[in-house]
Amino acid sequence: MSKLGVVIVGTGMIGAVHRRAALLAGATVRGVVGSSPERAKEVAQAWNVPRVYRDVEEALADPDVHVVHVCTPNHLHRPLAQAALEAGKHVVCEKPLATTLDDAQALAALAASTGLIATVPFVYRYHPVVREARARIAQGELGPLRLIHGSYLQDWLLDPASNNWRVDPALGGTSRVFADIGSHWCDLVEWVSGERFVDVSAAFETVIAERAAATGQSFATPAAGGAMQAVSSEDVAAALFKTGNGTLASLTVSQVSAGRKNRLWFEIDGAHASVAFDQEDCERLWIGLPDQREETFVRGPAAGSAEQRRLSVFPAGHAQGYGNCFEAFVADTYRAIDGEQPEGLPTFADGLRSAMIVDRVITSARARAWTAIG
Ligand code: 4PW
Repeated sequence: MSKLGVVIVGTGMIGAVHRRAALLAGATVRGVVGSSPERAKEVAQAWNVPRVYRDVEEALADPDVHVVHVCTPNHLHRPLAQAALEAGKHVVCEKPLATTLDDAQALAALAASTGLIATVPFVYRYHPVVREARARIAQGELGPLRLIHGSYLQDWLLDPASNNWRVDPALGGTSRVFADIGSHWCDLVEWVSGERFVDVSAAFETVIAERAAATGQSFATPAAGGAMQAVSSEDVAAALFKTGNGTLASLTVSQVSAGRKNRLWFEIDGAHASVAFDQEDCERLWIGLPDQREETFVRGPAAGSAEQRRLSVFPAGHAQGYGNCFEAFVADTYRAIDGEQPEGLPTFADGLRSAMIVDRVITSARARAWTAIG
């Protein structure tokens, strides 16, 4: 593969994750674009990146930039990803792909028409044991599915003194917790189970009515005693889905559950066996069997499905986690740019699917009614 040049647009926590993954995948990080030239300069120094672009236009005009990583607040995803594709650049755009279904449709259509590689980091697909679960379900080991259930819980917004751009619908979009993390769970569970959600009944609650005024910085905690602002985006959500096969799926999401840091959990129950996955204990897949039997599949390069083994970069017992998922996702994106077709690479089509589900979840929560998902 010839060396790819990339630009990271966005200087927050996730921009740093993209930069590290890009380097490990063999790309050259040519420069960075920040919310201000000062911020970009500070981060470029910290990341040891040679160039600070004045703005995205300047980065897109650089012929040595082949891939644009969009790591900004959500409301900027549409204009930035569109500009990059129109400039002939491949794109990795953070999720949610866009803050409205219309924008996600436009981006997915544009990406398809250009033939450029355009991906969305639904990175939990890259846990090796998640691939193992998918392979076992695809081989029929679980039998017909009977029930899907799970949750995605965090606590970083439990304190009313905590705020973030995600809380503001103008920057993050109408839905917060569902679009931010419920979207991961839905992508993962549809992909692993091979089933598609066709109907939803959802409910949202804003349990912290006021938060300290945001500073605009990702994961910032404003000083106690400062100004407060009203919150309209949801802190918690519950959704009941029905799949095209008639399987029920239930999901609980929260960013205010004390002690839960990034606890994405699902269980898929079939007629012959069940599987369960916990992102915070991600080296193991629980396999439930009838008659008081159970098994644990442990991640490692020596056993299991081909994809599980491909993604197991360390021997068993040498823990892999979130960072490795991100690295594998970015490496697969670059392989796709090089003409390969990596299994399970989440593209703008998957970003659009997610935007469709989020849109219908919002509609259902507002109408307090079952809503069809297209
Ligand atoms: O995409 C998600 C983020 O928006 C992540 O996977 C975890 O939750 C980390 O930050 C948020």
